Amino acid sequence: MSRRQEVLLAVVAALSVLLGAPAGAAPTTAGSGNAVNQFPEGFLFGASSAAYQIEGGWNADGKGESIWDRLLHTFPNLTTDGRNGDVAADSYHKYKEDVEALASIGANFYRFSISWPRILPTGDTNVINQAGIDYYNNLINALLEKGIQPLVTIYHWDLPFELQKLGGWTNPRIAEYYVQYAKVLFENFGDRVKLWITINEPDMFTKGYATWGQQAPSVNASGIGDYQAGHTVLLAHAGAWHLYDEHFRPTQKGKIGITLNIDWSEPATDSADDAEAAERSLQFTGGLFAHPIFSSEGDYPSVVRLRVDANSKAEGRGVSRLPSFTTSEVEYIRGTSDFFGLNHYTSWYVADGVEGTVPSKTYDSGTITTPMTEYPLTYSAWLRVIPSGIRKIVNWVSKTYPGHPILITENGCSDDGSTLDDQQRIEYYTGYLSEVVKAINVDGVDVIGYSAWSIIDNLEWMAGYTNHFGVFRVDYDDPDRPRTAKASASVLKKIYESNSVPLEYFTPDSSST
Ligand code: PNW
Repeated sequence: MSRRQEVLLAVVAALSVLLGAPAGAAPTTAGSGNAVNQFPEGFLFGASSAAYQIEGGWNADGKGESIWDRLLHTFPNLTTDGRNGDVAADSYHKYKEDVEALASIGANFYRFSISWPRILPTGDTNVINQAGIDYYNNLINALLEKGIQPLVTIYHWDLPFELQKLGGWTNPRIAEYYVQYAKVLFENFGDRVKLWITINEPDMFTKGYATWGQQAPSVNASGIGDYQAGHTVLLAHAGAWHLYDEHFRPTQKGKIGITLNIDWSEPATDSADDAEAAERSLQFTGGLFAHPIFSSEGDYPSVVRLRVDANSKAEGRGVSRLPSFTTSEVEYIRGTSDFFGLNHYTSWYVADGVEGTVPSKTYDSGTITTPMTEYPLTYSAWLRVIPSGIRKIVNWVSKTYPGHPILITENGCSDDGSTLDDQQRIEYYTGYLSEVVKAINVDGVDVIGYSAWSIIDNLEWMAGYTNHFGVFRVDYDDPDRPRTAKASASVLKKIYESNSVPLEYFTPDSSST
């Protein structure tokens, strides 16, 4: 048996143990007798990236233009440093060095995304770009050679520009194009890829249909376009899940889910109104996408439905700004995820009250969000180090949507690029992972894996290359884009290889965090 076949067999065996438990079954760690700093056997450790943020090769070998290519070529000053993803970390040519970096930290898996326009330059299947297929085949094979399993994000924000001409995600028909694209990926890579994420962070990228300058495609339709785009996303996600479930799962035997980003909302005071507001803010960010997929009744959360309907009416509108699903669509979407992919970075104070333009999702939520200034800030203005938040959010997810294993698909923080001795990142990872392992062993939450964002420094969207999220530095002034390990890489390696947070790094007491 080849090394690759052995790896695949091991991966499938581990997955069936981790993900095969029926809904509502006892958490995998129950009665395991694990020490509190020890992850369950078979826990998956990895690192993440996304195509536009690392690949470059923006028009290489037949790749089509994406909405990010178009946006940053048209408005170069949108990013903090005026730079774009044309070359990025040049992973299109240097992917083998990324694989080396992953192997050096002991990663079990690599979460990367596939660029839709690199595979389908027109967005549709009339043109399939063989060079794009070859690139991802090479990457997947290089990973498997090292015993690292690929976890593929099908969509991480880089829509083919040709589909934006039709309105992008605000056009419900984009769901059909998306499913055809997913089919090409299952057909070409599904023999070796056993873990799929349909769509990354709809709450974040649908901001591209709300306010100019935040996200591609940068359409100004706050409180309308973002809900409409999210509606299409849910149908697209469900379409890909059903396609996989019916036509590919029987032979390929993999798992497929969605990734949602949810910050923790801490009530600003101990008043009942603020507690309710904090829950409401979780519903407007996480619940908007999670409830239709993971709840037992499906559809949008009632608090979101009621508030957007009422505000739309008060604004004198004839239709609600939040679209409706038919009864059969509710059923079509419900239950379409094999795990709960969670991206989590930070926490906020949330109070009852009104802020945001009319109309907007923020205004609809009836919440006021403020930073938790007593916690340390990272190099990103929105990102504070608040380890206790990750334990609270995984508990919230498992209580609100019971029976779904949680896969943490992103977690990490940024530095300013000035040093390889990234002590704050070490504190961040060890603090957050301490809280994750306690959530598993003390609270009984079913977390099955963890992925660090990111393996290498990359294009941080509108922040350009000024926010460095990598455990490997990339020198963006050197045309060779050399990668160099930061201090945090060796700490992650210790955690990943010992399947625990070693006691020297472990925070036993949450109250201190
Ligand atoms: C995620 N926030 O985005 C994305 O999936 C990555 O592509 C990105 O590089 C990473 O997190 C770091 O930012 C987010 O403002 C961007 O709360 C911003 C926020 C959250 C997630």
